[in-house]
Amino acid sequence: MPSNAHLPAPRRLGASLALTTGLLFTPLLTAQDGAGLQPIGAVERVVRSERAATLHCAHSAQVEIIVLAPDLVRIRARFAGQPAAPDHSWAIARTDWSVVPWTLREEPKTITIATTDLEVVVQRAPLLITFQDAATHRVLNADQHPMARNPKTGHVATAKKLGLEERFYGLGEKAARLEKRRGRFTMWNSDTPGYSEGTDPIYQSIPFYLGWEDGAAYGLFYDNSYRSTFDLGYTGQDSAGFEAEGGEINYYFFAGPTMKTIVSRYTELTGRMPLPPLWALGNQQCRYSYYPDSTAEQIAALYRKHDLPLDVLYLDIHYMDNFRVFTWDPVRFPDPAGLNARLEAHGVKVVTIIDPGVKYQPVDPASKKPGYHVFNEGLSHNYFLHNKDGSLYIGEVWPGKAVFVDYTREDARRWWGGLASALVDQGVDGIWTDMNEPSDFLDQTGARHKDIVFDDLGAKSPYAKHRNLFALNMARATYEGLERLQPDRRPFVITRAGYAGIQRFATVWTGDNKATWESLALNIPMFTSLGLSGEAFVGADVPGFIGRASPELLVRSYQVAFLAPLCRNHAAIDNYDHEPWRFGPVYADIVRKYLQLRYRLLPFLYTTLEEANRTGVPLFRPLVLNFQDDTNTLSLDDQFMIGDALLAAPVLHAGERARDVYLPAGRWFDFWTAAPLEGGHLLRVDAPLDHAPLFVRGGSIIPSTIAMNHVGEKPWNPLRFDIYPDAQGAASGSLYEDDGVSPAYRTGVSRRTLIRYTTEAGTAQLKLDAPVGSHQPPARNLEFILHASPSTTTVQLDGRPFAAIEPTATSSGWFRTALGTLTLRLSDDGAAHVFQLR
Ligand code: MIG
Repeated sequence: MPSNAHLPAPRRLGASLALTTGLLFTPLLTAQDGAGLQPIGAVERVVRSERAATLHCAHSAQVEIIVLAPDLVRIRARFAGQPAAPDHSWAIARTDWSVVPWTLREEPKTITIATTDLEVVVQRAPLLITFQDAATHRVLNADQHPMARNPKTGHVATAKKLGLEERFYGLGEKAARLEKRRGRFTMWNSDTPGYSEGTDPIYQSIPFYLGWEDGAAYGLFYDNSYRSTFDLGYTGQDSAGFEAEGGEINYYFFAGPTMKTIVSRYTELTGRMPLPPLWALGNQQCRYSYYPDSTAEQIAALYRKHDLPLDVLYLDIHYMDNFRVFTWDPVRFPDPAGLNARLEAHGVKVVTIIDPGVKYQPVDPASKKPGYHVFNEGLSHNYFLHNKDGSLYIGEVWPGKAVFVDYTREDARRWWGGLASALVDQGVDGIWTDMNEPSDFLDQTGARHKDIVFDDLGAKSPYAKHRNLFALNMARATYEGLERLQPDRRPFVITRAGYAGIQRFATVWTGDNKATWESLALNIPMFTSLGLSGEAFVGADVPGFIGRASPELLVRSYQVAFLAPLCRNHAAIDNYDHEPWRFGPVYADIVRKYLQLRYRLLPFLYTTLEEANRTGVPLFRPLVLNFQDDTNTLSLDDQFMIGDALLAAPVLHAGERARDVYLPAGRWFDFWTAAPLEGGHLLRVDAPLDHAPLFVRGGSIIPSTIAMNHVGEKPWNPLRFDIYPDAQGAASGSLYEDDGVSPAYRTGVSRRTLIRYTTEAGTAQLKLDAPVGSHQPPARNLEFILHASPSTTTVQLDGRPFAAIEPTATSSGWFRTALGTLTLRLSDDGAAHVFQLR
């Protein structure tokens, strides 16, 4: 690959065009754009302000290096002739970073900006940026060529050196494997029904990735919503770069070195997932579409009849009157409030779909028909998107001719959010935002839309900037509307498209997947990559939206989905029915086993979800997130973990009845038998159709409870803590609880219980801290189950003898089962306790 590094900075743009053509680095987007790329000029002088070093470069170009935190630095470039744009991003949640100490060192050839964690070394001419670990000076990431821009097209490009052992993760929702080295990915939200591995782009654009080399990771968030491409060693063996068709070079560099701290910082910057209502972790059923209302009720009744848990039923587009958003079909759904109340009485919540396309239906002057109120109101307030010639943009979606709201306008967002009262006032519990790429039957590429202008806080910016942001702002309007309409309830919004930051407003599902084994296998890298990209609440249609599932595929799909944050069965309009009981009791029995296990594990899943809310570290994890020093995990994407404790190795292939499982070094337990296992190698595990291989990491304590048919059907009683000691005989864990519905958790109305188990010379101690927080659970028993304990003969509770009881007894006390586990049972009095086992 030719390098332009030896070239002097061009004097005049006109002259430099001819000079540099053919000498610049290979373009990643298109040949034409690449040919006109101009490198940023050399640094001429540096100005230091409180938080930033501004590099003034040749031809009045400028690069700002902004220190946000010791491990987070932002790079923002403005090229010669590039118009100054307001410093605003729809993705960013946090701008109020406190000033941290940093130094600026100017040397003849370089400028170094250093925090306690990170060094940014800038070579003056040509301008090349290198990020180094402050302690070791080890290079984390370095420019291969100067940043560049094509002054004619506005196309901007960044090229980084690619390490020979560098690996890549993240990039949000991609129909691709977990590890993305040598791949090339485009960000352009697209409606891609029936996508398969390699289809790119699909619905979401999250221009954030993590790099890894020799155990150290860094993160890079390229906050540019224009159509962009990430080429991570696809075009050139020594180059990893990202380019966009417009906008700025504006990226955030995260020093790491752990993936967890990077994801945590990234979600501090772009916002964290708020806790959804607890019922969102319940089992969900969807269909395109259940109607009339009696069908929806019958489906819920069949769930109960088959003793299968169900928390949520979805109403797809046919509940609307002629596909007009925020209306109800008067014939199919004459009494939505009644329907929703009857479902609620059976513990079933209702989520309705909404689409961005607002039916074009003005008042008809001839017939005096009133038109459609949403259209009329939006038109009279000028909330809809227009082309730059001032004409209303009219596309085509389900209702026929349709217009779209400019969600960058605060007044339009408020109006849209308020319209949701047509749903929530009828007892609807959540909103599903579909088709928000935005999809348009007239053109799915965006070419037809290029003249649309968005208000964008008065900047009047082009569609090219806003396509990828559309779903984010629509979800924001919807989420904030629900917050205003129901301030005592946590909003539940689920979206198909998104941009960085979407996690603040919506949960996501992976769109129109297929009922195929390939699609099932993609679930794991897609969920884990979304999690690494800040989106913790994710799931896919079970057992696949398009196509006919076999009973075997249905069962294996649930063996993945029962641990996904979103567990939702769905099927396309022309598809075969595949609710879990449709294939007969043999298969329904297996699905029931896993759905019931999900409900038993709700205390664990919710505790882990709360960690995602608090720290950004996702629930559904690739192994590499927990074991980034173990190179066996770098590309492992047919296994996953829930939190730090549970490892799942589901079967993902037809006919397979056994599989290899990799357990990282250390003590593990088989979840089903509690048999101890040593990690560090591959195990061959039997996996008959009803068996999903599951393992618990030694050192974990997993909270669980009884099975139930919907969240809140019964209290979590008893609350069970399974204790799996590590090789040193120690374990720790926690339980998080709150009311499950209100936003009061944000102000500490919650309850966190910490449990620690230690062993020493044949004696063991179990310490239960006094719970923290003001949430009060109902009366209940706590049961501690020790899988591997000393050969205890006496137990003391807080220094007093604790009674040995029969395994069949229901009182407080301790007993041992034939399997060798030891159970301690105590009624929960909200106090700290210590058990001594001798
Ligand atoms: O193109 O509302 O991904 O879940 O059932 C079809 C009908 C439009 C696409 C969504 C799918 C939903 C369907 N929608």
